[in-house]
Amino acid sequence: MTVAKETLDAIRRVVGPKGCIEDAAELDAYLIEERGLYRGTCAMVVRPASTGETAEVVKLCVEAGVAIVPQGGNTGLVGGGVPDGGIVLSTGRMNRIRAVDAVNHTMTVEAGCILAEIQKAAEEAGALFPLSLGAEGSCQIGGNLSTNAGGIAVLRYGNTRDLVLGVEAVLPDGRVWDGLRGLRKNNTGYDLKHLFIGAEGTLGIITAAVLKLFPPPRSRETALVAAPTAEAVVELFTRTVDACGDSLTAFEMMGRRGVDFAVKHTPGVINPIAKPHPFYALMELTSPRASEPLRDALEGVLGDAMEDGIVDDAVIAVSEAQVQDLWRIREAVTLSQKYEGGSIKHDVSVPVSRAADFINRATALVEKEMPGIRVVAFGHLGDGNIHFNLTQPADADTGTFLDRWEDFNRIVHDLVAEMDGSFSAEHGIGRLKRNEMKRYKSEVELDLMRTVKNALDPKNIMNPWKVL
Ligand code: FAD
Ligand code: 2HG
Ligand code: ZN
Repeated sequence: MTVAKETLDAIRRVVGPKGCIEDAAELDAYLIEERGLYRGTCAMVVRPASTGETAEVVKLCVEAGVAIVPQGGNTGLVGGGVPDGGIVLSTGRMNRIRAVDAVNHTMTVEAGCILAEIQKAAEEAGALFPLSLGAEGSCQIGGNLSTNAGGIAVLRYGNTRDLVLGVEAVLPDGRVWDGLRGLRKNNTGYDLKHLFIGAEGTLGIITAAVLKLFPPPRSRETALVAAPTAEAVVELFTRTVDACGDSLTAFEMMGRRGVDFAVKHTPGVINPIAKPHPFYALMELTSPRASEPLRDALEGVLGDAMEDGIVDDAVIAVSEAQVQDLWRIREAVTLSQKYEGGSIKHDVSVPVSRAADFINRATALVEKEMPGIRVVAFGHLGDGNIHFNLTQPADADTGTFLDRWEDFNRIVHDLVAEMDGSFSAEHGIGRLKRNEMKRYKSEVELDLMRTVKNALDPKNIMNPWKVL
């Protein structure tokens, strides 16, 4: 889609020279995405400095019928921020923390604030903003809300959706909805903020949000545990929840292959458990109380589990540096897969009770389909969320392997559907999973979604052809 010169001129007048990028080399970073699956085009990247400027830009685009693709840190994993003509509206300049209310335990932030900066500001205010994920150094809170991001602390604090009390958004007709309320109770009709959270930019542009804050952890215990089977990892999770309740903040699972990739490709990452084991769990207990006996609780659970053959070996971190070392293994699993060639990703969830069965059955199915395929299964097991990723056989051609993506989707997602799970647990739909929507969502669900989209964006200018 080409954009008329008059429209681009009018946008330039609204945002000024600092607010537009048109140079081809500079545009590039906004046209590609993390996984290298898509490359887009656009007439201009527009970087408004305020909600008011955003609204003016949207009004100009509606009048001219120009598509708008909102973009935050561009770390999304499903191609949702890739444009196909029109403009990219990048939120990076709207990056003020507007207010911290220590008594209300809330913080009001603009969409372009980087997640790590928000975590830091919360810490400086003596509080915790618990959303945490590998991309936190570059993803923005507007993107986190728009993808309803998950990450490593969902078990205790919930998804992004659970961490938001209020939203400000520019609607697809250019009006501003000010829903920036810091209320924990507000039953006054439809809860409109939830329309925008997880909408991946298809219903409007989130420009600010009121976030929940929590007391910071003052005690913490972190352990890396080796287990013989996926069933044992699930059993350990259940026992830990029973014994430790909601002090269990994170429970991540890593299959052996992912840990091996992490160690092989990441300088400084070492597996402190020398002997290889089929599965590992990275678990963390925290408490806002300084002298909580978390170590006793953890040692109790692990000791019993070892006696019962559920745990083969374990390392409990004894310093902050060791805590960071253990978490770097988990982070490196995500980043190291690309060094082993093509990777077909599945971000799925099933009830935790079926997670082990899923891993075993899905592994058997894909290995039968393609001998030599290398399963890299890991993820947020405590949420039933498994990244069931498939690395190409060592000697395969990457392009030929990736051409089989649809076939493996069918195998993995059909099994997920049979197990009452979801084909996108935390990364969203974007472009990558649009076809899966048609296959696995009921016609009633799709019809409701289309009705909402048409009501808010009848001209289909807001991130068109994503999600639906
Ligand atoms: P972008 O990629 O810029 O955009 C994502 C989507 O939201 C697009 O559809 C875009 O159009 C829309 N959007 C962005 N900003 C706005 C806005 N202000 N208003 C309306 N729409 C908007 N995700 C998880 O859930 N859990 C993880 O553990 C996790 N780990 C990751 C680790 C790595 C190393 C990487 C690279 C990614 C990871 N992700 C994870 C995915 C990604 O970081 C999240 O989806 C993140 O929330 C995206 O934020 P962003 O600012 O980069 O959004
Ligand atoms: C993670 O949990 C991310 O590390 C990315 O959600 C998962 O690489 C992936 O598939
Ligand atoms: Zn994840």
